Parts: sequence; C-alpha cells; structure tokens
Amino acid sequence: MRQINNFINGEFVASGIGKRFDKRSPVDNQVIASIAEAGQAEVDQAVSAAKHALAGEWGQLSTNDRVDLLYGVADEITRRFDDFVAAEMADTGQPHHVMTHAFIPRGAANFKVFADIIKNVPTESFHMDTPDGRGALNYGVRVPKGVIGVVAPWNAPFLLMTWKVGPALACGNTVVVKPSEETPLTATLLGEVMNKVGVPKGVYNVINGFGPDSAGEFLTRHKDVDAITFTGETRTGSTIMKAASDGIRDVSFEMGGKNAGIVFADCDLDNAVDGIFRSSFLNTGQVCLGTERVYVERPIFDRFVTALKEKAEGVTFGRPTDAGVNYGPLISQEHREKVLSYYAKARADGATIVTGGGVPDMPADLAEGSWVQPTIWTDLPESSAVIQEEIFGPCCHIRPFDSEEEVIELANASDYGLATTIWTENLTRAHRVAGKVDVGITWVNSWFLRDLRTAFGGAKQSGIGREGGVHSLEFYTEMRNVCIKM
Ligand code: NAD
Ligand code: 6OD
Repeated sequence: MRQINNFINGEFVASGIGKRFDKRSPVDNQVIASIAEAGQAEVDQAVSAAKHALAGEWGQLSTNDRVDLLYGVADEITRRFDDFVAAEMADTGQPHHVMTHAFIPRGAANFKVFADIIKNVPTESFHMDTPDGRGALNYGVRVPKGVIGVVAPWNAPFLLMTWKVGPALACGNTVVVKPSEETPLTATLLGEVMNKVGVPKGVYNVINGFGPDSAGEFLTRHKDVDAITFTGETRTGSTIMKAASDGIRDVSFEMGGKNAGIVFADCDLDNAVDGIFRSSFLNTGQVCLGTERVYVERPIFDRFVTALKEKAEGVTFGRPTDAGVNYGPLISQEHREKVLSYYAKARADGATIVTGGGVPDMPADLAEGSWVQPTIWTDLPESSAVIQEEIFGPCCHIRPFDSEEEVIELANASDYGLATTIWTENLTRAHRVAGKVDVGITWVNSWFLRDLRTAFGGAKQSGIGREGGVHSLEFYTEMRNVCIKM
C-alpha cells in the first residue's frame, strides 16, 4: 500500500506525532494509501521552511528566473501526465476522460498562465503636480505577500490546489498546502515535480491532515502565515476567517454554491440539455459551479425534462479506466450519506422523482463504493432545503417559469451567489439577464468555459475576493507606492 508523507523543506517526512490515516477508494471503499498526519510540529516546520525560503535563494531570483522555473513545473507535470491522471483517479474515482481533458491539463496551465501574467502585467504610475511646479512621480511596485497558507478541497483537487499555488509562486511567495484529507495524492506528487525542476527547498510544502484540531487549523492559526487562500464549504470559511483575524491576515475564499440554470424557450434545446446535463452531473455533481436549481420556461418545460431524464439515465457507471465509463462515485461514504439525506428530504417534501433518487445496483466488486444515481426532481416548493442548501451531488430540481422577471427573482433567492448558466438565442435578453443575476460568474450558452485571465469568485456567501488574471496579483502581492519629488 502507498505510504504518503508530508513534504517539508524539499523532503518527504513521516508524522512526528506518529499518526497515520487511511485513504479509501471511492470506487470500492478499499484502503489505497496510508497518510502521515501532520501535527503542530510539522506545521511549524513547514511554515518555518516557507519563511526561510523567502529570505533565501527563492527571494533573490529575478522574475525571469522564477518564471522559467514555473514553466519547468508545467512541463514536468505534462511529462508525468499519466502519473497525475492515475493519482487523481485513485483519489476521486472520476472517469479517465475528465482527468485527461480537464482537470490535469488545468494543473499545468495554472503555472504557465500566471508565469505569463506576472511577466507582462504592468504596475501603475502617476505624474503629479506640486505647488512648486516641479512635480512628483508615483509608481507601484509589487512585492510578494509572504507565506501563503493554501487550504484545498477534494472535488477537483489538482486543478483547485494549483489554481492557488501557480499564482502564489509566480508572485514570489512561498506556500504551505493543506490538501483535503480525502485527496492527498496529487499535492504529494507535485512535491516530486518541484524537486525535479529545482524549485528551492521550502518554497512548496504539503502538510496532510484534517481541519479542526489538526493540520488545517494549525496552519490557518499560524502567526507566520501571512495570508490564507481557501476553497471549500462556506461554514469552514467562516471558521478560517475567525482564525485569520488574529494578526489581521488577508483571505481569499472560494466557497459553496446553489447555482441556477436558466433555460429560455428560445434556446437551442439540444445544446441547453447537453449544457445542463454537464453542469448538473459532471464529476458526479461535485462541482461548486454546478447547477442544482434549473428553471425552464414553460413552453419547453416538458420536452426539456424528458430530454434531461433520458441523458441522466444513459450514464455508464464503473471504474475510471473502464471503457465507456462516464460517471463515477461520490468522494466518500460520508458524503454519500449527506447526499442521500437530501434524496430523502426531497421525497418527504413531496418531490416528483423524475429519475434516480437512490443507490444503483452495482456489481459485487464495486458494491461498497460511494455510488448514487443521478437524480432529477420536479414539484418541490422553493422553500425546501433541497432547493435552498448546497447538496454537492448529482441532482437537480427543475421548475417552470413564465417571465424574465420571475426567473431573475427565483435565481437570486439564495444565500449563495457563485455562478449561473443562461440558455437563450436572444443575446439582448442574455445581456439583460446576466446583468441582473447576483453571482460572480455567468455563462451564456455554455458552462465552466474558463479563460484564466478573467475574474473568478463568488458573491454573497459564495466567496470573498476574486482570483484569476490580474485579480490574483491583487491577492498574492502587496502593492507599494513610491513617490519621488522631482
Ligand atoms: P471543506 O470546507 O469541508 O474542506 C475544505 C478544506 O478545509 C479541507 O482541506 C479541510 O480539511 C479543511 N478544513 C476543514 N475544516 C477546517 C478548519 N476548521 N480549519 C482549517 N481547515 C479546515 O470542503 P470540501 O468538502 O473539501 O469541499 C466541498 C466544498 O467546497 C463545497 O461546498 C464546494 O462548493 C466548495 N468549493 C467551492 C469552489 C469555488 O470555487 N467556489 C470550488 C470547489 C469547491
Ligand atoms: O476553474 C477554476 O479556476 C475553478 N476555481 C473551478 C472551480 C471548480 C469548482 O468545483
């Protein structure tokens, strides 16, 4: 069985507190790895290594040399593509094509894009009049923020972790990463890549463990962590924000969503059904940007529901590498309990179950995996917890609407404000509605189409701050102003 250790100051180290925990496969619940849990001492060592690296070789590198190293990291990820794909499939159980077409290539892109951005984005400068007529020149200088604590979730582990580590390193910071306890493998593999490429020791560190009273809490409370970037549940964000208030450390939070899909009768129906199918069921619904509330204009409601049902019933369950498999398990038994509790709530609240609603029959070798059926409901009241709370599973509720005003009100009736996807062939309407939905990201006739130069983040309880493009530089650097009197 694989032994996974923490990665501190360029070395793989076992747990100082002598604790290990098991990583189980979501596919069949077999133990696939034993993970060393970091205690306070390892977290201290990792943060100290990161702090020293800032003052050492890494801190002295020119931007060009740093950028070259990050290009090297991206190239090495690509060279070891199959290892990353295998590790992420083992951790998440998600299909091979999801890894090869989306999640692992994004890991390499996250390093390349931010290396380009730091090289090419200018800082500001202002000429200023002064009473003596000689004037003054102001210019901005970006400096790294310091040691960045990166707390990552399990749903797209490599994409989401590198989405933070790429810009943090491009800006000259050092990082201590706390991957989710459910998905430690690709963060660990990235340690090997850093060493191979020659990234100085201490620049990239990984500590494994849980949240409360474990590595997550030790990291976020650490006084030498200068800023915290977190992706995960809103409730966890609230806890981390309290920890960050000690020492007034900056935070960037990407959190939960209860996203609306809005389908107008003038849409291209086939495209809309394909798009909502992906947004509700990709990664077994475990995507923060996913659509759990679908609103469809009444004239096409029945046709839409029938078509989506047909697609949901056509998924092929199985091991990630089996031919034709396009649908994986949930991440864990615990998460399955949570999702199934919402399936039960939907029944109790009077939902019509269009399809799914339970656990599929699986062959004996997969019977212990965290499988659930893709599920579609109609006829729930908007007040139901199923409509109000993030489930993070392969499910959606579909409701008809009769006017643009009505659907905007429905879409906005949520504590969350992460993303929306709008389907219409009327672009005037698309612009109008996009302007009125209170979210960080709106897609029109598409979903999860990512240009990494754009602002990414959530409104309301879905997040604080924006990352992506120059917005990442805002978080990962301090901007200093130098004012020179002429
Ligand atoms: P989670 O909040 O349970 O865990 C995320 C990370 O936080 C894990 O590494 C965990 O160990 C750590 N953690 C937990 N408690 C902590 C504490 N008290 N102190 C410090 N660290 C702590 O989230 P999850 O279940 O791993 O991920 C799913 C959630 O993430 C969903 O809500 C989803 O919407 C959200 N998410 C949001 C985005 C986005 O971009 N907005 C992207 C992906 C996932
Ligand atoms: O694409 C990204 O940069 C990003 N942060 C995606 C988030 C996916 C959530 O599950």
